[in-house]
Amino acid sequence: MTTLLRGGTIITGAGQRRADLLLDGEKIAWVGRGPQAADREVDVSGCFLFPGFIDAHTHFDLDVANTTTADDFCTGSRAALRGGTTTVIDFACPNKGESLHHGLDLWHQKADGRTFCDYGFHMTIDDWNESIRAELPDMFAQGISSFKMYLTYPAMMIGDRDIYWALKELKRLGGIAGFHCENAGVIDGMIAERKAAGELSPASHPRTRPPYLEAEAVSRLLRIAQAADAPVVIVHLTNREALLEVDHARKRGQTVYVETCPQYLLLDESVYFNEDYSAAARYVCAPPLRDKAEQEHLWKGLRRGAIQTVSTDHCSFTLAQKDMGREDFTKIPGGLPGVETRGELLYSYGVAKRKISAAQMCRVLSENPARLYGLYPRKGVLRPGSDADIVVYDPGASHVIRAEDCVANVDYNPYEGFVTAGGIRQVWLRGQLSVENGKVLVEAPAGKYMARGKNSL
Ligand code: DUC
Ligand code: ZN
Ligand code: ZN
Repeated sequence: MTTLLRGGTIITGAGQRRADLLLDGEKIAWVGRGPQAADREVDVSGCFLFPGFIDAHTHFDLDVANTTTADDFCTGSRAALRGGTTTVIDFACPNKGESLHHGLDLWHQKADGRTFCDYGFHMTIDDWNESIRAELPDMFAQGISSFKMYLTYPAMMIGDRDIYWALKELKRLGGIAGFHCENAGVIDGMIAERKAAGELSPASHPRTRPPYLEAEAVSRLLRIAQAADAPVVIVHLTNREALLEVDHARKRGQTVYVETCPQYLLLDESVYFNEDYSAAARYVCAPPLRDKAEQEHLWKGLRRGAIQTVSTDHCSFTLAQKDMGREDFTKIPGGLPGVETRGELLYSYGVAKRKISAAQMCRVLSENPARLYGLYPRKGVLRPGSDADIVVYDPGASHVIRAEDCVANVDYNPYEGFVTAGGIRQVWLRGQLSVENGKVLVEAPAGKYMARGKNSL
């Protein structure tokens, strides 16, 4: 079965051009202009065609703080697909003391046959010893080329020596690691002080995780990476000082990749100071939302190419789950939903407001994550031979974001009331029309596990 998408404008990481796309089965067969025979034609004139978006930072079906995320692979990936994301890379997370293989099996059990978009896994390293080291080559053989380490969270954090050794080994094997950077010890101390003072509301959340303690952890991590002579990814970077540390490391000659998230580009910490507990608690995530002034630094970082990817850190909890911290802000499960809105938000508040170009949006949502995480050119580009993963974006179809219209398994949306500039008309996953005008057309999960290769960014 061949399909011709006729009349659209194709967006690439380098620019845009008027071109038609011929799909043959799951692949793109031809890109160009002029007559082309096809079994069916779809008129996409006036629309922008992006390569399917890749969300390289999701947490589906994850146990956090005595509860489990509201979205599992089924509901989370359905929401992702509705938002134009045709591939997610989720964080497989073995418990401390368990093998990486155990964690990988567990994540396959959670995801296989239940995922609506294509998917891969990063592997969390929360311990370092000879048996974990010995497991690494087989992780690569199983399509895991990227890893994650935490400089905070007692259940997952790993010490400087172990980061150093893990980075050296990953460098030897050709892998890459992403890091959650916040200073654990000082944050613990600040939390203890707030608790002793009886300041237990969500307003204490941003005050105990200030931006400079993120910058400190970024700086320390980058020095460890320097010692190991290894490339690293800083995930969910939120602020100017942290980005300055990255600039310094790059000037020293280090290879550093940076991810930020829509919540840090578009929301700010004032929401935590709302007297209404529920209105504030729903925004609790780590790192926290920052002062509004940080947003412009992040947009600028995207424009100058200092930030390579925008992923969501989708980690959703219902309002009832967020209620767990009424008596103590540290009991609020941390994380925000985001997979369903990322593409439209980045277009509306980035491209339409001229903060970034459509080509830059293509780079940070599709091309760069595909390259960085070993999916390119199968994913991340519209060219012959690539998977026919396509987002058809209609710049005329503006609407208001409302939780009640969304399909994620969560009863609020952090962007409630945001007005979009245009919207997603269609999402194609490997040649199949999967979403149209906000409706998910596929009934059974058809996502495939993507064994990934090495970084080519
Ligand atoms: N931060 C969150 O808010 N949730 C999930 C994990 C993380 O780092
Ligand atoms: Zn994190
Ligand atoms: Zn995360």
